[in-house]
Amino acid sequence: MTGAQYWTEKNQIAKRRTLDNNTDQTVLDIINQIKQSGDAAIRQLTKELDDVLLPKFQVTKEEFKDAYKQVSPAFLRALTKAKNNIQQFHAKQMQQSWFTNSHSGILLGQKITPLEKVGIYVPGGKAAYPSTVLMNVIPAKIAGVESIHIATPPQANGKVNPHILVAAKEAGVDSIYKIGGAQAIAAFAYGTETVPKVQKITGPGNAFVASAKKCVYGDVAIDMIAGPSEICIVADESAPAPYIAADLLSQAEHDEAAKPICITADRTLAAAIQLEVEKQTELLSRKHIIKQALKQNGRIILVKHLNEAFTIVNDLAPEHVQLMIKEPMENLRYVNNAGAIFIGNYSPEALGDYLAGPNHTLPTNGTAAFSSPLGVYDFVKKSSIIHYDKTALLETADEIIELAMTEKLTAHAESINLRKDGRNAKSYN
Ligand code: HSO
Ligand code: ZN
Repeated sequence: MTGAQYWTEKNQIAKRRTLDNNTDQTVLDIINQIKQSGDAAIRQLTKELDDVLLPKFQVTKEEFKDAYKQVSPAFLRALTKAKNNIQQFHAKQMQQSWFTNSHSGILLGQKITPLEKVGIYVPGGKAAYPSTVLMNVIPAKIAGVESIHIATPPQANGKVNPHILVAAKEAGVDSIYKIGGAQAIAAFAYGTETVPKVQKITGPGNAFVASAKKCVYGDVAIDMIAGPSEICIVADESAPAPYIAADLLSQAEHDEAAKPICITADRTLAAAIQLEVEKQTELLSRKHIIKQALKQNGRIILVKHLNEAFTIVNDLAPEHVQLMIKEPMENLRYVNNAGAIFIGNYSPEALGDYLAGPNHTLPTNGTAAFSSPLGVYDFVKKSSIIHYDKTALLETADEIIELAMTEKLTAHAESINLRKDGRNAKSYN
C-alpha cells in the first residue's frame, strides 16, 4: 500500500482487539466466586476450565527439583546470560530517595519504597515463555519487592512447564501457583487461604486475563493491558530484504492478530521483501498463525520519502520499531512513539525479546504514545517528604491562611494560626 492509502485505511490497520460483554460477564462471575469461596472456588474452576483436579496448587520443592532435571544445560546457560543482561540493564533504572534543603529550615524530598508483594501472571500453552518470567521478576527484584509470586495455568498433566519453573527459580520467585485465567488474577487481587493478596499484578494473558485485570484495577495496581505483538520496520536500500522479512515473520508468529508492518520509500526493496516473506513463511513451523497475521494486519507501506515513514510510525505508536536505514542514529530523534527502538541491521527484535537486557514487556495497541516499557519504576511507589521548622512556617503562615480562607476552609487556616499566635484566633461561626 502507499503512504496515502495508510491514512485512509489506518483505522482498519490500527483496529484494536476489544473485549466483549460476554467475556466481561464470565470474568465478573469468576471474580465473585473467588472472593466468596477462595481456594475452594479455585479448585472448582480449575477442574471446570483446565480439566485438572488439583488438591494443592502451590508448586512444591520436589517439582522445582524435577524441573531442573528436565531442562538442558544449554537452556540454563542461555537463561543465565539473559538474566545477567536484564539485571544489568534494569539496575540502571533504580531511583533513589532524595532530599533538598534549598531554604534554611525547610527539608523537602521524595522517599522511594518498593511494593511489598507482587503477583505475576505467566500464560500457559503456546505462550508459556521463560523469557517473560525473567522480564517481570527481575525488575521487581531489583526494585526491592519483598515477595514475588507467579500464577500460571496447569498443563493437562497437572504440572507446570519445567522451563517456566527453572526461569522463576533462577530469577528469585518466592512461590508459584498452578492457577490460570481470571481465577489467578482474582486470587492475587483479593487473596485466598493459599494465595497471597498482592499490591500489583503484572504479566501478559488472554482476553479473560485482560478483562480480569481491568476489573480488579483499583483494588490492586496492574501493569498494562497487553495486546498482540507489533513490529514496524523502517527500511531503505541499505537493508537486506531477507533480514526484514525474517524480522516481520518473527513477530507475526506470536499471534494471528500480530501486526507486522514495514515502511520504505524504495519500490524495489518493497517487492523483494514481499517475495522473501512468501518464501520464508513456508519454512516456518507456525506458518498458519503467520499467514493469518499477514493477511489481517501485515502491510508493506510504500512512502514517497522517509519523513513520511516517521509520521506514520508516530501515528501507529508501535510496540517495536526497527530502523534499518543508512543513518539510523541521526534519525532516532524522529521516532517519538515506540515501546522499543532497534537500531541497524544487526539488532533484530528477537535480540531484544530474549537477551539484550531491556524489557520485552512493552506498550501495545498504540499506547506507546503515552506509556513506557515495564521497568523497576513499576515496582516502587513514591512518598513526598515535607519538613518546615517554626521560623520557616511562620514566615509563610499568612500565605497559607490567605489560600485556606479563599477556599473557605477555616480549620486549615486555624491549624496555621494556632502555631503563629499560640491560640485559636477566633470563632468563625
Ligand atoms: N515479542 C514479544 C515477547 C517475546 N518474544 C517473548 C518471544 N518471547 C513481545 O511482543
Ligand atoms: Zn517475540
